[in-house]
Amino acid sequence: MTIIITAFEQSPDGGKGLARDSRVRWALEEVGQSYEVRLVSFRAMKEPAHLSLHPFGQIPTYEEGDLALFETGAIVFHIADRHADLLPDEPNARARAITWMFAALNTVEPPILELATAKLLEGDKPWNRERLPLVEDRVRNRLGQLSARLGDADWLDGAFSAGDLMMVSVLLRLKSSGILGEFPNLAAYVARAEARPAYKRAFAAQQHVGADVSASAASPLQQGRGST
Ligand code: GTB
Repeated sequence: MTIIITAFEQSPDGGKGLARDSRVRWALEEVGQSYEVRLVSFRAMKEPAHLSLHPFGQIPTYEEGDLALFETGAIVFHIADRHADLLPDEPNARARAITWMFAALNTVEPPILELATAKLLEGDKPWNRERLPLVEDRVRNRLGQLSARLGDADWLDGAFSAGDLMMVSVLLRLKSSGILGEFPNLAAYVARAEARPAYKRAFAAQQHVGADVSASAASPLQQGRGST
């Protein structure tokens, strides 16, 4: 059955792989599942056809026959649940890997998103200079905890899992900030994941789209609308 996902027609990151379709592409590449991509414009995302797939008018979405999903976490979990390789078979190990998926999205990503918002959308506010160090310290605090748990292990809990895929995807958003480099074991963890052939294929596929549009005009996100 053909799997179709949606992605930005013009990604505001110009192909850096930070939009969330990259997480879905990576999961599909890890399990060896082919897929097609439907590119959507910012305007089309808010029109009825796309809203019937995604109630919040965002990307990514996932279609597989009669099944239509939104929310990256749910999509990656679905892919991992239906294929071997991204979640362990042993029930307790599987539950722990799923826990790391939730931890990435619910505990580690929020301060990182706050930082992205502060930088991308609030840079011109008079209070931004004072607030930014506070937001950065919240990220540092969370990364310190994650770094302590990872220690010198390759992955968060045994073999690479959907938990690592999600955690690395979240940490990748910090690459340009310099904060990740303050935690050498986390920087090495991200680099290990980026070296995976599946990640490279997913990155190249989204970059191909980004390359065509990186010189385009400011997107609604860059103008302060929509979600980062
Ligand atoms: N909780 C949802 C999920 O995880 O699927 C959030 C989905 C989401 O935020 N989608 C964003 C979107 O569609 C794109 S990925 N935004 C348009 C809108 O809300 O109108 C977020 C994103 C956007 C841009 C960058 N970037 O430029 O670096 C990175 C990530």
